Amino acid sequence: MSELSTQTASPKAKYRADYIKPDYTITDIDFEFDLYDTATHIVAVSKVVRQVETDAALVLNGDGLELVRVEVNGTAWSDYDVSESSLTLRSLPASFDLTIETLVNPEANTLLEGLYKSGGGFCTQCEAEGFRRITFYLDRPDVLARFTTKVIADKTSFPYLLSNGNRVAEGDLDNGRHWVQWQDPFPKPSYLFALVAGDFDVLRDKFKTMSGRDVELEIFVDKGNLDRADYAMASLINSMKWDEERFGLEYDLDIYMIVAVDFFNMGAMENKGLNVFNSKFVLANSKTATDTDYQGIEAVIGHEYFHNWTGNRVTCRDWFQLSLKEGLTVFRDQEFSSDLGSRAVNRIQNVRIMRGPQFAEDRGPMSHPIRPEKVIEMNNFYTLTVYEKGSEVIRMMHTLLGEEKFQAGIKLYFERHDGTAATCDDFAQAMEDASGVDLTLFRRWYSQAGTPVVTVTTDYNAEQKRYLVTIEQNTAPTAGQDDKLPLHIPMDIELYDSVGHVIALECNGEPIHHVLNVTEAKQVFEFDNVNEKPVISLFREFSAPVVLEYGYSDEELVFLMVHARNEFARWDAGQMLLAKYIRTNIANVQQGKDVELPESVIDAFRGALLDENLDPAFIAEMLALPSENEIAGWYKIVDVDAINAVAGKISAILAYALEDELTAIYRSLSQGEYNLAHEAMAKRALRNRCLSYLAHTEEGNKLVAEQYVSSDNMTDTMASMAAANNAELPCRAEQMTDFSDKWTHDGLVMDKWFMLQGANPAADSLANVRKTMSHPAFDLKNPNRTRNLVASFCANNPVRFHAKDGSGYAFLTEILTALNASNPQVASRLIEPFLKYRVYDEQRQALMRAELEKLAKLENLANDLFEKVQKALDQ
Ligand code: B3K
Ligand code: ZN
Repeated sequence: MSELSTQTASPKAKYRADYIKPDYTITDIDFEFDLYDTATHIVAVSKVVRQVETDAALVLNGDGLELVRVEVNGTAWSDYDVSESSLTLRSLPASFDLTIETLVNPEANTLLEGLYKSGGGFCTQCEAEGFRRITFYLDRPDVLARFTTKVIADKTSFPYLLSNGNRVAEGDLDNGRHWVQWQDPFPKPSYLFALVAGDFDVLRDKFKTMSGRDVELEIFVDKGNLDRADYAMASLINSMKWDEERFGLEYDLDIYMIVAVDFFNMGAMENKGLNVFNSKFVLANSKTATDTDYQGIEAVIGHEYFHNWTGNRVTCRDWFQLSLKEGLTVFRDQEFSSDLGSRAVNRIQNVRIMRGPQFAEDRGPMSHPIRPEKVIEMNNFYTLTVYEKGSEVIRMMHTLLGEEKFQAGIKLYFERHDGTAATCDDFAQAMEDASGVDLTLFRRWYSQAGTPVVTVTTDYNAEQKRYLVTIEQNTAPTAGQDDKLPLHIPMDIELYDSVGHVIALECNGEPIHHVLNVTEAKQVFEFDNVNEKPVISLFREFSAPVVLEYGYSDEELVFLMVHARNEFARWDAGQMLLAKYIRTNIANVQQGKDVELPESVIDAFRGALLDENLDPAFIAEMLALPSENEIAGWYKIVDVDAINAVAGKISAILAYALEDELTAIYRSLSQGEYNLAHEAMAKRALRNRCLSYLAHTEEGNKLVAEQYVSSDNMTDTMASMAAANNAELPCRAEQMTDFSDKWTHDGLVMDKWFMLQGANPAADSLANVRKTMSHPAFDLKNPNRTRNLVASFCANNPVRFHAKDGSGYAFLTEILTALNASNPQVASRLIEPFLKYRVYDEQRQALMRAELEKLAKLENLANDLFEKVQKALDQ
């Protein structure tokens, strides 16, 4: 049995256009797992039904499995072929019971797909194609079966035996082992199967659904972690309530279980009734988790819960439709967080992800539409495009339809597709049919990749009191998709007069809705009765995932920072103002000049800082500069050193100019007892933003050091450490030692420390990162540890990663080579910085290309890396 599917020929791509229904389906599966660390026997008895007239071979997927026996209707079957990736059975009746016994080695499973060991327990991860590492099966989402699962294991080591659905029977065996049988009444695709066995502490609660049914809620955590599960439970209850109130959707089983595990490739998994979570998104208390961690827990608990309807009850016909469940579920979790917390702050944070990493994905060699056309390794398509841009596409539908019609569309979607596997087109059709809004053109968002650039020009005619807004849209060619068409872009605008009053939109006496339907390559909108030259607010709420080009003056941006009616637009104006001066200063630095900010710009940010009517969390966002990666995205050729210098100096200029105000606010926001109310989190956010600026001033080291010593919660501790790290303060060394002494035993907390080591701007940072890899809490096999140290260095420390001597690149290749063998899914995330090599200077391009060529030659290069390396080299 080999651990990795060995690569003999180049892996074959699959195309969306090639979808065909399966010849057979499976209606029921009866599973038995006899769990042992290195040799687990799995017996699957499936009811198989042929769906085509003629006799056809049944081709089941498999991966890394040892086949023990095959029976058809209880009799040994010999008419089959087995290969590394399939089991093909022939001469079959039209319907029959198929028994397959396989043998797997969970302990040797470092891929963390299929059945594996995490810490002391067993767990599974099946999406997208991990089920085939458990048994030979029709491992595709359009085969929906009812599952019964019997789990057998040693009773002392694994007192809890869990699977999907309801617990229907249990018993003890003579040899110290015991068993539990589970039954899931809802037919589901194999990717939603889950099994967990282990010894846990359990946090229990109950939820009464809107129709009055009682649901048992159980959160399983490693022993000793019970005091870190409360927030996850509260978030689960809030999610269940919110989905009933906002979407009218009720939970359907009698029990909902969440298990937190330490070894997990991503955030969490929505398996029916039995979510498996990365412990990062469950475990939190004030001593171990930051406010950002708490927000992440709320969002991910919500996300997985919301999948029960959008993903599980209605699933995807094929994996090309992934955005059907992911885009929609991200939209739902964003709305959940916005309804419970600050809508503006949530929107800003989501837009930052779009403008930074998602736009970058659109520009790179892996660029794809939210519904991809061609896939080699499905795990490579759990992307920001499918998830975040997918959610923006749903949000645009929401903007075009309004909440009421959108909800009517959702209702119709469930009426039509509940219990089935559907497509993105099915969703758009339900939205269209329920609302009467024509989405014909809008559907292009599903098939066209890339970020549209929308160029706006305006013209005011004082005599005619007429204001003309001319809009041109253009999407540049992307990898493998040269020809682009105009998209249906909802453009939300507002016009203001000189004192900040909203000007009603009208033309020829008819009112015009504030969301303009931009559908052509070039379009002119006319507004009458405009008594003075207005200031226009464009793409309010980021109403479409586009790049806006409009020649705002500084005065207009400062005006919008103060007068725009919605907070997002005010923030956006501030970002545009900063962007102007970041660009100018980068050009200046490249010519050997100093970094400067005009007094008027500083004053605009002073105004925001001192505005007592604003939510402190929002002010903290107003004062945040775009990330160096986002800035890099504005350039065809990226100058990492100039970007870093300008970002650092602008922070320092603002810090010195606003030092008195920042200090006063920092002091005034000191808090009493720590709590998680929005107001308290908001104050911490602003206070810590002030500290990050003050770190650049004379007093910086003293303030930062004091905060570390006096802090009684992880939010303030981390803020102090991050400030010390970024500003390279003398107190950093002592803090880092103290923190590591205190937390070495706790990998999850140490991840914060690893992240800081990776992001350390010091000149010797790579040497430090290498040294850190031998820290007792580090483990390259644990995806959380690896991501925090390695991705933080390679993706978020551009100056050090892109060191001219290529040392950063060589380091990444070493890591990727090791992970290609043990966990290619994690490797495939880490390789991202190499894919963008085209936007660096020639010397760096050549160095990165050489690393990619080395990787291409690796023996047994996994599909995950093969697909990306190939595309990167082809660009
Ligand atoms: N559906 C899972 C992601 C599975 C990723 C597989 N590589 C979690 C989520 O999106 O909710
Ligand atoms: Zn999801």
